[in-house]
Amino acid sequence: MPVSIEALAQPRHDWTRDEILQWMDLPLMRLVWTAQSVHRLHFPDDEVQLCTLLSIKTGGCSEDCAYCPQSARYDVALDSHPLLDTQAIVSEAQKAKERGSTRFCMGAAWRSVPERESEFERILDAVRAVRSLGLEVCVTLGMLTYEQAVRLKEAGVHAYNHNLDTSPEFYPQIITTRTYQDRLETLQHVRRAGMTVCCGGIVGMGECRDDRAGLLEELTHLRPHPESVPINLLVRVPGTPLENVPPLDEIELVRTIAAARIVLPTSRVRLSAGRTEMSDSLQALCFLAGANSIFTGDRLLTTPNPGDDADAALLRRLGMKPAAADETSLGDRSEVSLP
Ligand code: SAM
Ligand code: DTB
Ligand code: SF4
Repeated sequence: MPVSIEALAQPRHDWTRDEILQWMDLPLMRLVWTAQSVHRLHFPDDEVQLCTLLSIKTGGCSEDCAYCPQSARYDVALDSHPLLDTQAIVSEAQKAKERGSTRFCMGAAWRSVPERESEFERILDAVRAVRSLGLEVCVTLGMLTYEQAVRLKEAGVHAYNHNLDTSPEFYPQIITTRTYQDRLETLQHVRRAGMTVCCGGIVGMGECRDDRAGLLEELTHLRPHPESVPINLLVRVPGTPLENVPPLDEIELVRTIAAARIVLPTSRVRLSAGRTEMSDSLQALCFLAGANSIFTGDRLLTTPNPGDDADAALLRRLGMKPAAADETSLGDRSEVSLP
């Protein structure tokens, strides 16, 4: 596929799965070199966005997502709790800010945003309070209507996370209680309401490379591309149906991130769940392949994350630094400045 790096700078919405597979099938060095070259057209090569997650409502979810410890259908050891009050949320957000996070993402184990006005108002309150700390607010609350999206936007939500998770073909093996189309509709409401879109998926669920390419293909068809693309490595939680899925070859994770960087050139690609299983070297390879965002702190929603000390040491080791808030296109980064 002889193509110039400059030709890859502009987001395209007509990528085919075969084209994406051709990238993923390349010799690894050529794939990663291309991804890093595209990365530098839009982002600095030494910055990582730091985001913090908080589960504001944990467990007891009606859905059957096979990967998820929070589904009420599986027997998972979990500290479930109802919606936290605003003060508890703000106190966690404040700590996240002090630790250098610029983005605070609140997640709730719901099929969809609550219809009950009193509960929805409590969420809007929490959003306003976190926003007033000067943090970028992201929420992930399940499916929503256009009207709910507008109210979240007005309260100060910057990004709404709602993942496609995998390819349309593999999806029914993972979730049966909502459709791929339901997810696309939620994403449309988010976009129409003026929030930015955070949408990605999970690798390592037993899918094949074709499915990973299929997920990326679907993401490229979103107009505009999602501003953030979380790539989660499955956390195999005991008690979930996927607890015994064989681990994904780690080079496959790198290939997926590199292909994501190439076909979603202006999106932040977030190396999301699963980092406790990754060596520093693997994470470095993922950054080289174009990942430029991570979740910090010692917990994701319900599962462990490396923690601030480990991440500070990782960034120091790699000579990387936290990105400032709300960066988007940063112009041409094709020149390397040497000390
Ligand atoms: N309930 C809402 C929903 O599903 O849209 C929001 C929270 S849900 C936990 C957010 C995302 O976390 C899921 O879409 C999935 O991609 C990711 N996730 C959940 N469990 C995971 C696991 N065990 N490993 C990796 N990613 C996971
Ligand atoms: C996303 O794609 N990954 C984050 C965030 N969006 C909400 C969640 C990861 C959850 C991992 C399993 C857990 O901790 O419960
Ligand atoms: Fe519920 Fe979200 Fe978990 Fe699915 S991923 S079971 S919708 S919390």
